[in-house]
Amino acid sequence: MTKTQNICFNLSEEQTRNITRSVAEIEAIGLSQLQKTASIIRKEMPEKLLRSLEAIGIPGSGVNSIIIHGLFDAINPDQALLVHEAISRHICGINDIKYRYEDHKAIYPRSDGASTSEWGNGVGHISAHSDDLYENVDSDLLSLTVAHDRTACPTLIYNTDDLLSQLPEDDIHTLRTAQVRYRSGRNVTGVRLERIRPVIEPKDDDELYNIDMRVEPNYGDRMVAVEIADQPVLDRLRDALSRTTPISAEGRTGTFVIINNRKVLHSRGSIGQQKGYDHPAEASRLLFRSKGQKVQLQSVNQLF
Ligand SMILES: O=C(O)CCC(=O)C(=O)O
Ligand SMILES: [Fe+2]
Repeated sequence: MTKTQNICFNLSEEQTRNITRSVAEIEAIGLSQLQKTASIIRKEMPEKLLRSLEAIGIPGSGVNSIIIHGLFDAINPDQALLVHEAISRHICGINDIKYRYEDHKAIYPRSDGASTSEWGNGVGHISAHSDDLYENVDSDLLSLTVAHDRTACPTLIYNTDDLLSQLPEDDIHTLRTAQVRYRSGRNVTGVRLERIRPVIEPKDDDELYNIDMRVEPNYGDRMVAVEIADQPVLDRLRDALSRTTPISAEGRTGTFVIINNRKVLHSRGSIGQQKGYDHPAEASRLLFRSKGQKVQLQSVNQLF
């Protein structure tokens, strides 16, 4: 089996400066600007890091997460979004999905999220989870780019293998076979979506995990065993999580994080304030997000 990798890389001050300067000259966000921005980033990135960014999300690649600090500095939200879209789409190959019932792009404490937890636009904590487990389409990858963060609230990353290795073989068997109901929450407006599937699912020669530990005040557990007899295993999974040390992605302007959404979990502490904002640019913390399937062209034959 491939060894799993969690990568953290700091670009040099010179690389940060070069990307920032070149991107500042690009004005609008359009398809050709995205391509151009991606080639600016490629030029500054070490070859090995580029290969890992291209590999994450390909079954069997073993790359679980990548954190890059210093992708840019001191640029405005529009330019941060340009860099985010360029690296997410054109380097990592995320086919970002926009659902009509979810405002997923900008994550910041919103006025309607004051005193709300378990929601990207709330001020409270978010428990460990993978995104979109209730959707029909699986999100292979999730990327986040920090435009600015005055709250110093990191995104936390947990290797699911570290949780599962704490459970006995019987529990693992249950996680492979028992049906679990995954439900949408506060992030989805106007509809309640759900999907039933086991926690551990085979894919190609690999296994992917469906874990969502969020418990929302008005929605309840986002993940519930269909048969009540199977629920204690999910409780033991939660206990294992409390004994697992996460990787901390300390977000500052220009931090980029990409994770294999169904190999690792992500969470966040409370952002430590009560107030929300009406506009992303004014908010104390602003991240851009992409999530969706990995675009892979294995051979030219797939074009025809
Ligand atoms: O705000 C964060 O750090 C993470 C939010 C989150 O759960 C997500 O983007 O899916
Ligand atoms: Fe999330």
